Amino acid sequence: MRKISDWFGIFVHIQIKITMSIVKTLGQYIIEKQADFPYAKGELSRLLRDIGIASKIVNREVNKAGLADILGEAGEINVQGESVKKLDVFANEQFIAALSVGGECCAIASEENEDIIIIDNEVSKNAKYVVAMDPLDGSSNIDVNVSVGTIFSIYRRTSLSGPGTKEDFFQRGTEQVAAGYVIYGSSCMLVYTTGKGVNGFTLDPSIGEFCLSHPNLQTPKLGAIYSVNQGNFVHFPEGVKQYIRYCQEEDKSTNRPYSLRYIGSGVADIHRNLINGGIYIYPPTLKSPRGKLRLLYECNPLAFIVEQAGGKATDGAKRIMELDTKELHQRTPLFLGSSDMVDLSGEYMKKYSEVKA
Ligand code: FDP
Repeated sequence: MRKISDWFGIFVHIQIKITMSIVKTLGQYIIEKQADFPYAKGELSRLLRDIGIASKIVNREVNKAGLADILGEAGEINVQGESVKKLDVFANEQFIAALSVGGECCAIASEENEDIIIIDNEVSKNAKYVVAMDPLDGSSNIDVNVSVGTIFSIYRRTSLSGPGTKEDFFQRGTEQVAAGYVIYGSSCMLVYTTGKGVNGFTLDPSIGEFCLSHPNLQTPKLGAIYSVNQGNFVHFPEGVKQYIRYCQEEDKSTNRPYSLRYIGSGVADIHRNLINGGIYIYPPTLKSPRGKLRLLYECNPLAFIVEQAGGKATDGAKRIMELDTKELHQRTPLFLGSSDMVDLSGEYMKKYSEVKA
């Protein structure tokens, strides 16, 4: 007859086996996928791992954002005697620190910094990758407890050696080696692509690991959501106005009227539409003829992900990833999401291109 301790041992053994067979961590997945790149030496894998680590730290701080009153407002000294930083500044510092010690990245372009950050230490100065990032996208939403995100884009440098240069970033989106975003939402999720499909990992706080939760993400060809800041309607080009009217019309065969969903936090809006299907539009306006969003570290990485999931991304006419990058903080209009919806919005833009807003 078995003793209780024996049964307990068997139970634990089964539990471990079940856990091991179900959970695949980001680290395990990256190592497994390294074999897809025959000449890779593991640098890209380490870079993605470093981004994963920084995002866990940022997630921890985002979760404490509502405690600002207790811990201190940005710019003040908190009860522990530390100076309190704004979360976007904090996120920027965390990602720069993680990418600087890893030795895989020679330069960073960040939404938070006017110029590039050259990583000139011994381990990094000849590294072969550069990283463009928006460390905390949607940051105007932090104080009201709405999901925010980090967006990143990885390129192979074009300069041959030595410190990274600004020109290393002036590549088309089609040259991206990898791109992804982290959403700090009801759970924290990291979604990335290396050009072989899109995979999503959800942070399991009990083990502190991102676990594969959304393998091979595919976005529907047609959704029933449109996302745009409709408050700016009067400033939109006629093509966008007409497309919005189309979205609002009644037609059972195409499931219209569509629902308007606009959080105003880009990663959150785009993540929802990626999963459920839909279109996200940040159009040119009278005030900002080039739109608001940035090509290098917002539109290109999001376009890469959405295309890899079967969707599309344009500036209303041209494919986002084929636009020339001439400035670090260059802006572009963005029409991104389910392929049928992006195609149709492009047709409206073309049809009404002559009409003055
Ligand atoms: P934010 O300014 O809060 O950082 O890229 C910036 C961004 O947010 C996107 O995340 C968001 O989709 C968009 O701007 C919202 O802009 P509007 O407030 O003009 O709609």
